[in-house]
This record gives sequence, structure tokens and C-alpha cells, in this order.
Amino acid sequence: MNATTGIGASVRAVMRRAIKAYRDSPDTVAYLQRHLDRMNEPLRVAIAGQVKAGKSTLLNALVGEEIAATDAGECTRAVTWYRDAETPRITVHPVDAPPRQLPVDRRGGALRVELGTSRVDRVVVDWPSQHLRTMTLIDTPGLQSISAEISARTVDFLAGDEEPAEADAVIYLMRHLHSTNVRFLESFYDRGIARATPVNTIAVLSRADEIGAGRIDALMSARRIARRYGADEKLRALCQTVVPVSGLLAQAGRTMRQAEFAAFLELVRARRSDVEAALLSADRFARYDGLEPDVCADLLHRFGLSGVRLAVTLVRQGFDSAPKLAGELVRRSGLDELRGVLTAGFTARAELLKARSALLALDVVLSRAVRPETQSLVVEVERIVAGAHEFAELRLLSSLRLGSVKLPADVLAEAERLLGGLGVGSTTRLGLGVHATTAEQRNAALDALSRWRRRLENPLSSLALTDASRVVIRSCEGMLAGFAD
Ligand SMILES: Nc1nc2c(ncn2[C@@H]2O[C@H](COP(=O)(O)OP(=O)(O)O)[C@@H](O)[C@H]2O)c(=O)[nH]1
Ligand SMILES: [Mg+2]
Repeated sequence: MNATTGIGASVRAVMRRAIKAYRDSPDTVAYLQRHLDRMNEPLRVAIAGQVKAGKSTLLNALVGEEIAATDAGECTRAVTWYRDAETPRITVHPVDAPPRQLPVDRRGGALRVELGTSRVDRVVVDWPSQHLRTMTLIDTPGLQSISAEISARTVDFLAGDEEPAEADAVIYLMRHLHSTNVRFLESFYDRGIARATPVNTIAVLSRADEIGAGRIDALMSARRIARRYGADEKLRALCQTVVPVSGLLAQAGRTMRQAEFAAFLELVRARRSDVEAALLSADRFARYDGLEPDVCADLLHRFGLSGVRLAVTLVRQGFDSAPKLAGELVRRSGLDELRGVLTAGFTARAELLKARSALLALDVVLSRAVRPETQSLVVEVERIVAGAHEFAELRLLSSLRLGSVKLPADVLAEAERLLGGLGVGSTTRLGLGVHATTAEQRNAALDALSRWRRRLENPLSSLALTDASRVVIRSCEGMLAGFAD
């Protein structure tokens, strides 16, 4: 059973009803149709956070190609969409002129987008990539950008008061737990439907390699800090979880060139004391004379000083080929953990998150213009939202993941699994192999159901456990109903 078919179907139906009810207004029909169509497209995930948080670098790491300009100042002033397509194409949407195409210009592996001087609303990059197939990634210029206008555009895009968010989910990058971060997240959540639930935001503690002055164990410190952030009351209420990632290491690992590996090999073969002295600071390394100056500059740009240190150490430890070194850098970057969280938190629930976006759009229409059917549509939306067990599952899952609901470890693990935290398919929820028969699944679901009913009815159960039990029981009942169909 796919637990999200239900909500997707009912939201599509209510959207179609609304399109009929508002047929006298072509603009409203187009608006609703656009949001209905979105439900058949990949999930839209925006990458947000302050300027230089490492957003574009992380986008490249996720795609495994240098398609987003990094560190590019004004070049990155527009919101840029990256979506899977048959052929590469770049389309610029100026604020006050029709869209125009730009040549696809790739130099030294990196994609160039020259925007010129016109004011740009958005850029859409069509890019054939399997990594964009389940998610369209949206790079935002950043909050507190150099100019107030750019920052305002990012805020508009993510949480404008006029329109519901264009993105279905957000990866929010932050380098420090800073009051601005929390204010931003709060403004993002101040919405009518599913208010203040961390259903669609994952926070990333970015540039994790820089923590603790770029020591080799920086990523371990980053994990500790991320756990502490994850326990912060405000953040916990705003995002599913906090994952530490070094986007730079991940990007460099996923796009590593043979020449870069050759340079590391030279560093390993050179006199160790010279290399260690050079690696004390970026300035010193830029002046290191065992390599060509532009090679040093390139390594610093692509790996950062701590990345160069780490790579040299790893080559010494036996990661003695470009693929081995690249693999280890990616492994240490935290990218795989982030992908895991994105899959469980976003992709597996794409239908639910898209349904939520559509309801937000419908909510705007219903609250602005009244037609004879408006009241009954409002009631229908309320029914869907209140009755959406999927929303309750998400809320409980995030509370469990973040430790705000305390349960014994084995009970917690079972609850997460049954709620779909590891994947929403019934075999995954039940902890069975993919080939389990319906009868086996039914038995496992009945077992789970009676276990959780006992927990609900046990007078010694904590309040947290009985509340959680109610939601888990509904998940079990949902699966059983699915088998009956
Ligand atoms: N050390 C380190 N530097 C990073 C990391 N991610 C980005 N940077 C650097 O930070 C600067 C800004 O990165 P960019 O991705 O353009 O940030 P954006 O403004 O948020 O898009 C660039 O010089 C990047 O090389 C990281 O994980 N570690
Ligand atoms: Mg950027």
C-alpha cells in the first residue's frame, strides 16, 4: 500500500472542484491548474540560508556536477531552478521582458550563466541528470545578501505573504545558531495549513569542515554540534533534523580530477616537514614552491585548506588512487547521511508534501474570493487536513527523531519504522523483506497492532507513549485496510 495515495487523490479532487467553482475567473483557474499540474512534477526543494552558507556548493555536491556558480557574488543574484530534462537549456526570466534562452557554456567543468544587467526574476536550468529526477533543486540567492533587493527576493520566493511558497520543501543551511536563522524559519512556518510543523524543512549545519579551525576531526565535532542544535527547542519545532555536511568536500570528491589527485600524490612524496609547514595557513600554502602556483590556488579553491590537509593525510593512509580518495572524501563529507535524510523525509513523502503545497494555494483562493461553492470547499479542505493521518505521522516522526518524545530505544525504533521513517512501503514499515507475501504482511501488521494496543491501554504507559501509540495504531490499521483492498 502506498500511504500517500489517499491524500494525493483527495487533494487532486478538491482542486478540480475548485477549478470548476472559479471558472468565471481565468486567472484563478490558471493559478489553480498550475498548482494541480505541479502535483505530477518532481518535488521542488529549495536550498536556502544566508549568503556564503555554501548553498550553491551543496547543490553541486547533490547533483555531482558543477552546475551552480559558487562564490560568484552578483552572478548568483537570481533564484535558479535546476530540473531534469532531455537536453541542457538555460532560460532567463527577466522581471519586465519575455523569457530568453542563453547559450550553454561550460568551462573547466563548471557551467557559466551570464545574466547581463537586466533585472531577473528567475533562471531555469534544464539539465539531464538522474539526481534531479526525483527533486527539482532551487538555488536561492541568500538572505542578508549584499543588496537588500536580492534578500527580499529570496524571502518572497520562500515565504511571500502574497503567494504560498513555490517550493514544497526546504534545505536550510546555517553555519551558526544565530537569531536570524530562527527568525527566518519562523516566518517560513507562519502559514495557515500544517502550521508550525517541521514537516518540510531539513536543516544542514554547513561548511562542517571549518568547525574547530579546520582540524581533521572537524566533522566529528560538527556531528556533536548538530546534535546540540537538533535539541534546541526552537529549531526542533522548525525542522525535521539537523545534518552536518561539508558541501565543499562532497563537491570536490564527486567531481575530482586526475590532475588533482596527482598533485596530492606529489605533496605526499615531498619532504613532510615542508608540506606540513605549508599547510599551516592558506597564505603559506599559496606560496608553497613544490607545486605550480596555479595548482596550489586551484587546490585551495576546490578543497579548502582543511580539505587539502585531509586529502594528503588520506593518501598517506593508503587511499592511493583518485577514485579511492574521492570516495573517502564524499564519505567523510556527510553527503550520504544528508541524502538518506532527504529520501526518508522528502522523496518518500513527495506526494504528501506536494498535496500540502496545493492546499496552501487553494487556501489563498478560498480566502480571497467567494463563490457559491466556497464554503463547501473550505469544509472539504478542513476535512482533508484534519483527517490526514499522514500529517500526524510526520509530526510524530519528527518529534521522535529529535528526542522531544522520549521512548525506550526498542519501542522508539519500532515506532519510527511503522510510521514510515525508513520508507513508506508496507514491507519496510513492517521490517519484512521486499518479497514478503500479503499474508505475511497482514500477520506482522496484526502483531504490531496488538502490541501497540497493549501499550495504549497499559495504565503504566507514559502520556508520550499513549499519544504515540494512537498514531502508530492508525498506521497499522491503514496498512491492514490496504491489504483488504
Ligand atoms: N571550507 C568550506 N568552504 C565552503 C564549503 N561550502 C562552500 N564553501 C565556500 O564558501 C564560499 C561560498 O560558497 P557558495 O556555495 O557560493 O555559498 P552560497 O552563497 O550560499 O551559495 C565559497 O568560497 C565556497 O568554496 C564547505 O563545506 N567547506
Ligand atoms: Mg550561491
